[in-house]
Amino acid sequence: MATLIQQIEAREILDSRGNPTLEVDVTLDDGSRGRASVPSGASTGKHEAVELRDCDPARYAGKGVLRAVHNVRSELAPLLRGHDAFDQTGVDLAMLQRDGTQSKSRLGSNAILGVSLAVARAAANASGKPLFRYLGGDDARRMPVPMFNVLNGGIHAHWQGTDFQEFMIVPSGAGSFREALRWGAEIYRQLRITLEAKGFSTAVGDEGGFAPPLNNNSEALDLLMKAIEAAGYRPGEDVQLAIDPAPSALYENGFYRLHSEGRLLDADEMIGMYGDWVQRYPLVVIEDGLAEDDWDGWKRLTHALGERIELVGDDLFVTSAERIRRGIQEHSANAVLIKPNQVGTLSETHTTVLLAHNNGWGAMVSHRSGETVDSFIADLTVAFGTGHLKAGAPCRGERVEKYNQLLRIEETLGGTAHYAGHQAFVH
Ligand code: 2PG
Ligand code: MG
Repeated sequence: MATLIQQIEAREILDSRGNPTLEVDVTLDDGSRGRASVPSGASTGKHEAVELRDCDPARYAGKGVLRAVHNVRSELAPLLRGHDAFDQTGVDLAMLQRDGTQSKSRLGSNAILGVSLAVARAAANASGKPLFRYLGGDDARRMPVPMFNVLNGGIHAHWQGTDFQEFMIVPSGAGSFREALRWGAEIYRQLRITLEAKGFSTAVGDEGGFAPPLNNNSEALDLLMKAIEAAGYRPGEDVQLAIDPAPSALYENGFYRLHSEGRLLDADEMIGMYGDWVQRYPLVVIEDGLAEDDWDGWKRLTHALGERIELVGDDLFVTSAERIRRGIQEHSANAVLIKPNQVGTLSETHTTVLLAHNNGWGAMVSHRSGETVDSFIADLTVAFGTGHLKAGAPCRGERVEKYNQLLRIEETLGGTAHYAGHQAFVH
């Protein structure tokens, strides 16, 4: 039976950085409602769908989203009124056709994604099912390994910390999501104690991790190893490590500039450094090891390390099926980062996950550095069975809300829940 979209409202709210973003409310003809809000990146890939900003310097330094709000009210609401909310693909397709651009720049990917997610939530409510089950069906029971970004650097720490953007702890040896979350929080606490003892500030970056100004990037990995042990866990068995250097921001004319170390490396030297780290540390994932258009470098990186660890393309693929197809063909990477707002609709996000899985690739779901308390990606991770997600440190409301929602999902699943554990990663 169809349940029709009756009303769509949008408003400008604030994200975790204090920047405006979009919130959308959808009401169906049976009275069901759905609300969703849209995150925003700082280290954005240049091939991402276009987030529409007002560029009016008189408001929020040009970052207002009133044009996107207007587009929802004046174009998307009348377009979708009367459309079946259970037909997510049809809803998304109608919006893409109305937008008419490849990059979603006319109506804005933020306007389109807000509607896409809010329609799904309203439909889930109408169906009487939790969101993860509405999206993933009765087989959706794979709980993800949380990848906690506990040391923030790069642009997320306003270049006051390490050059590399993210250093993550990965409790894949836990027996359940709940246990993994506890391990993560305990290690995070030990890390704070270690940093305090060294005289560093324990103020946090955009994703809730600490942001000490270390002398070099591998020192961050040493600190994580110490914190894991201090918390009573075994690095490499209980808890692994992952990094996202986000090196597009360090890339200058074919070279990567490591400011803190005063070094300029080419792609092969970066690959050599990662190879050395894989020997010395229990690294299971390197996300964005190289820059977003360094396709040749990515091929060599995958050749060198693709059999041993998961190599995730974020800025390289921007959740776009087209770019992943090229990656699969050229053996660049072996996994894709999944950020719904890079591509702009729920249906396209799903297509990208399926494409990855059908080719034996990993799919790792991700928050953005600018977030709201919306926990949609927690449900999405379980629905699509991706086995791992990163949503920042176990700190800051907009980060922990994703993890807390996963606790609720695991509780709902009860004995049928299956923690992905060490199986989460492809290589
Ligand atoms: C990344 C993300 C999220 P941003 O690079 O993976 O951690 O950062 O949202 O700033 O693009
Ligand atoms: Mg990234």
